[in-house]
Amino acid sequence: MSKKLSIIGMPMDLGQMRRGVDMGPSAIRYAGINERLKPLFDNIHDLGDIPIGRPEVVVDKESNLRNLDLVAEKNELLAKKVDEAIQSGSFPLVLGGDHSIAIGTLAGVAKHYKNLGVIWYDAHGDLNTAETSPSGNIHGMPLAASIGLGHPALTDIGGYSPKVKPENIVIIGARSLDEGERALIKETGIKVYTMHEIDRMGMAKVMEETISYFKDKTDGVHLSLDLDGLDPNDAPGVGTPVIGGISYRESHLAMEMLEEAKIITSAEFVEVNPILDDKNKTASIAVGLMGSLFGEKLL
Ligand code: B3U
Ligand code: MN
Ligand code: MN
Repeated sequence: MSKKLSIIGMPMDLGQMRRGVDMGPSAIRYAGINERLKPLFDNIHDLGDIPIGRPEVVVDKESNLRNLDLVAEKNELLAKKVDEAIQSGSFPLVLGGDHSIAIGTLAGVAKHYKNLGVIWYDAHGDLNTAETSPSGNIHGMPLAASIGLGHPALTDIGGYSPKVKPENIVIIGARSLDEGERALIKETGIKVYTMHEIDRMGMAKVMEETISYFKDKTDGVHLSLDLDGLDPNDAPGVGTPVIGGISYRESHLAMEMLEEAKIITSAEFVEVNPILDDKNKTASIAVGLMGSLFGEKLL
């Protein structure tokens, strides 16, 4: 079977308050995604960006969610594009945008699997709902929405809910979890490797366990990689940096191990904010990690 990649840009910054993350897809393209991935696929199709425009920022009065209607509307468009890419036999790779775009990506992906696994590589849990969110920012809510929790405008994107079962989720890199998120993790049994486990066990063991956790029970695994999962010294161009993160090297190892295991069936790289970056370093790291994820070798 030929190896095809579809790149979809989602230049949306409506899920949080810092402007600039809408330029993420441009920054990642500028960092050379096409050239870097070209040797690794038979065919790369860059489908361009989902049209977002310059809508006005609005807070939903009833729920206090920032830009609820717009985030929902744009994510429907993304879900459709991702769905079409998979139907055409391509691996969908989505470039964010803030992490609220994962709601659309997963809506497009999950309908193709009975038991989708999700790796959430992030400093945060993104498990808030309108009730637990300290900020009203939807980029802190996509994982909750994907297990069917939160505002129906978010949970029902793509016309179905839930997208993922909690026991099919592994969070890696967490070090900033809100009270409600901690309670939800305990309640649902979502598997979490915080920085404590990464320090203690090492990334190799964390990935070995993650891979064997998914191996038999899932028929596909989506990688949702928030660049703020990495340490801000390595990846400074993100909206909500949290010190003490995953290193650049550990991240490459994680990607290489996922590639070896051949379990990843869709991916997104989110929260690259070139305005806050150091000479496009974070976008370049994103592209490098994609290289490892798709089979680039050092030797
Ligand atoms: N948990 C906080 C902060 C946050 C979540 N995701 C990011 N930041 N990037 C919230 O607002 O939900
Ligand atoms: Mn996130
Ligand atoms: Mn994050």
